[in-house]
Amino acid sequence: MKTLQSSPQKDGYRMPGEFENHKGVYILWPERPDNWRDGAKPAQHTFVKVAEAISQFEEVTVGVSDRQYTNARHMLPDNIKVVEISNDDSWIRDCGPTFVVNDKGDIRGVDWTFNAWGGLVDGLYFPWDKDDRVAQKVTEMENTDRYRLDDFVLEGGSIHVDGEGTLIVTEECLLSEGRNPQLSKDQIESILKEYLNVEKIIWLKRGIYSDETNGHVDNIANFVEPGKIALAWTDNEDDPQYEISKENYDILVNSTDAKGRKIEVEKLYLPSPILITKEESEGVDAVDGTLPRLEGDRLAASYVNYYTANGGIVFPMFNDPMDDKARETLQKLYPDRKIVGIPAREIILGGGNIHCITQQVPAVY
Ligand code: KQY
Repeated sequence: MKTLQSSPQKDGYRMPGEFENHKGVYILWPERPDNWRDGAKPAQHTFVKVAEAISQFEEVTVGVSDRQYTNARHMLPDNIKVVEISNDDSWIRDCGPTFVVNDKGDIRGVDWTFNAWGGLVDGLYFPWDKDDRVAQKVTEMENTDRYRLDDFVLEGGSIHVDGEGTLIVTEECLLSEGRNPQLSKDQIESILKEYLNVEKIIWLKRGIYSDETNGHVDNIANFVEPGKIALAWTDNEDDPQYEISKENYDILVNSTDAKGRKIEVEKLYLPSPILITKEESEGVDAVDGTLPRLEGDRLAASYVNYYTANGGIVFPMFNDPMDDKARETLQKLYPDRKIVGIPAREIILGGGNIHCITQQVPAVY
C-alpha cells in the first residue's frame, strides 16, 4: 500500500465522527506486566468482555504479539478475529491509524508519530517503536493507503471530531512539552486542519484530573452528534476536577461549531475518586522508565471514555453508585443505541479506558 505525499484536505478526505457507521474495530491484547497487574491476566479477562460486547454490534479484530497469540485465541470467542500485531502496549486508540474517508466511498489512514505520550520528556514507557508501526500495519490489513507524519506527534485519544468540520482537543495535551514543542499553537492548528480536514478547532483547557496522557480529550468530552457534547462532570466544588470541568463547560457553551451551531453540553457525572489499592500496586512489576502504579494514586476514571459502536454504546463501570446514572444519561443521549456497561477497573488501572483500547474503521459506501 502507498504512503502518500499529499494530505486529506488536498485530496478531499475527512475524519468521520465515531457515531457514523463502522466497518469494524481493532483492539490490542494487553500483556506487559509493568503496566497491567498480575501478569495482565485480570486485564485480559476484561478486554475479552469489551471485545465480546462490541462484537454484538460490529466486527472485532484483536491484534496480539506472537508470545500471547495462542492464549488470546483461546480466551476470545470464535466470532472475534485474532491476528498478530507486535506492539508495546494495548492503546490502539493512540498508536493506531486515524481513518479518513471521501464521498466516493474511498478510505485512507493517517499515521501520526507516536511517542508514548511524551517521549523522553514525560512519556509513560520506553521504547515505543513497535507501537509506532501499528498504524501502518493496520492500514496494510485494511488495504488502505496512508498519510505518514514523521514530524508530528499525536494520539487518537487526543482528538474528537463531529465529522462536519469541528474538532475538539485540550491545550494540556496538544501543547505539552513532550509532543511538538517546536510548533506554535497556530502551526499545530494548521496541521490538524490539513490532516483531519476540519475548519474549526475548539480548544478545551485541561482533561481529567491526574490523567497520565496529559489530559486526552477522549476522557473528558465526546461528540454525541454534531452540535452535542457529553462532558465529564462533578458538582463537588472541593474536588480539583470541578474547576477543570467548569472551565471546559464555559468554553463549550460559549462556542459555535464549524457550521455555526451553538453547542449543547450534557453533563456525564463522574464516579467518586478511585484510588489504587496496595494489592493492585503490588501486582505491577517495577521497571525503570515505566510510570509506576503507587498505592493511593488517583485514577483518571471517567464514563466519557466509552466506545460508540454501530447501534451500541460500550461504557466503563467502576462498581460505583454513579454507574447507574451514567447508564441513564447515555441512554437519554443515545435513545436508538443499546447501552452496555462493562466493569472496567482493570482497564483504568492501566491508565486509560474502553475508548482508549479501541480504534474504529469507518464504513464506506
Ligand atoms: O488513555 C489512553 N489513551 C492511554 C493511556 C495510556 C496509559 C499507559 N500506561
